[in-house]
Amino acid sequence: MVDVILGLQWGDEGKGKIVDYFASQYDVIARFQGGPNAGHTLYVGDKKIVLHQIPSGVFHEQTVNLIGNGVVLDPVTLRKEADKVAAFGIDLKKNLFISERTHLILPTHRALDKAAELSKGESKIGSTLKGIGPAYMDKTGRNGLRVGDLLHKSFTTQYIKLRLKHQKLLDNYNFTEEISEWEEEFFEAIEFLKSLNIVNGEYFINDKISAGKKVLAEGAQGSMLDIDFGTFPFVTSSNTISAGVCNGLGVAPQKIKEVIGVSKAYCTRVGGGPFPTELEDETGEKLRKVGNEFGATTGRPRRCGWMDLVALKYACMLNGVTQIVMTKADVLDAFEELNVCTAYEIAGRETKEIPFQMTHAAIAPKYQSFKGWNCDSSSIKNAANLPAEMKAYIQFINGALGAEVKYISNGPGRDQLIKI
Ligand code: 2SA
Ligand code: MG
Repeated sequence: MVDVILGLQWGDEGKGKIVDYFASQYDVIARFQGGPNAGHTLYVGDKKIVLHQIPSGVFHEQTVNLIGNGVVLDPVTLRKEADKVAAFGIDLKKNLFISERTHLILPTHRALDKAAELSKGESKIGSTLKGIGPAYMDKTGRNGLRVGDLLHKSFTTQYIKLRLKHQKLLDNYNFTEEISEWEEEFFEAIEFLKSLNIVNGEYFINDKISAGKKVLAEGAQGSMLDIDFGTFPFVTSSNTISAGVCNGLGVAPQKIKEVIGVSKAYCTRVGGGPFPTELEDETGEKLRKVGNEFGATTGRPRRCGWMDLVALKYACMLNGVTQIVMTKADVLDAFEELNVCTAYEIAGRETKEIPFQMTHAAIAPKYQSFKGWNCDSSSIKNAANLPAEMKAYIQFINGALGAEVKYISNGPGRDQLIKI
């Protein structure tokens, strides 16, 4: 069977830590979408590590890791990450498998990402500039190169052909930045990539499932960044919801069992786009400071705001969430009063549904207020000791979502996770 861990908001919910926590219960950890735009932060002992391309199970000796066909892979990032984990004694040649159908991010994809963002000016998406959008465009446009192509003698010819196409686009954008250094790195990195385990991912994973192995699919970004259901066009270019597991790994829907949704106890977003509960005041500033809300990939300050139950309920519906992990609850320790958005008011009408286009009309969030718990929750080890105000906060959220918060994360450490 396959369980899924994914983000219910706009990414950065703390999925990396949660995957790392549960990883020891699984035989295979698989990434099914996204690419080096992800920044999954975890701690090995007291050392902080941020993974972008490799699944977060890599530090567990008994698990194997799969980069599925739904991922877009930048060989350069992978190479750098391999060096990073090697310092911890992890050899990717032993525990990483890569689907031959995984699409490659080329240096020109990164250049195109940058050129497209520059051309948009004020209305830019705020992409991570990792080449995600252009690589997925080449996938759906049926031009892209895949990991399996690396093993064929025609790869260089195919590469040159695609590069030429990209160059024309770059010329249209008047993009003149030199990318020959990126290319040099790229060609070095693909030699390394070729030395790893390149497999037929769909047979690999289904054989594991048939053999009774437990698989954990690790989502990247978040449900509100889904290409179909997110706040389009301010989204990423893949299906981040649980449905993405099926086409991103090649597993049938009946194989999916638990869908573990990760949500912060408040909300953040990095990049452009609508964010109804955003706080552009000192409360927002305090959330950013206490929560250390800076992009794990780009270092950009994250926008912060109150919990949005309209968006969260939507995400639970789309994903079929069976349990929720609420992260960063300890960040709210320092707040006297907490607000939770229960509905939106749009053009004088109240709604509990996510509108088609969140930027067409101003959205005024309707809030319910809660008393803060005003104590240090980060050292609490079991649910019985949670402050009454936190219990009330969670109970309200459970009632509104119709899905239950089963775990509370109260700090970055592996041991800071409370089962309810
Ligand atoms: P892209 O690069 O094309 O996928 O960007 C499109 C939008 O998706 C957002 N996005 C993210 N949002 C939150 N976290 C992400 N990962 C990094 C992190 C981000 C960082 O973990 O902190 O370091 O800035 C992530 N990746 C993509 C992005 O902001 C755009 O709004
Ligand atoms: Mg992140």
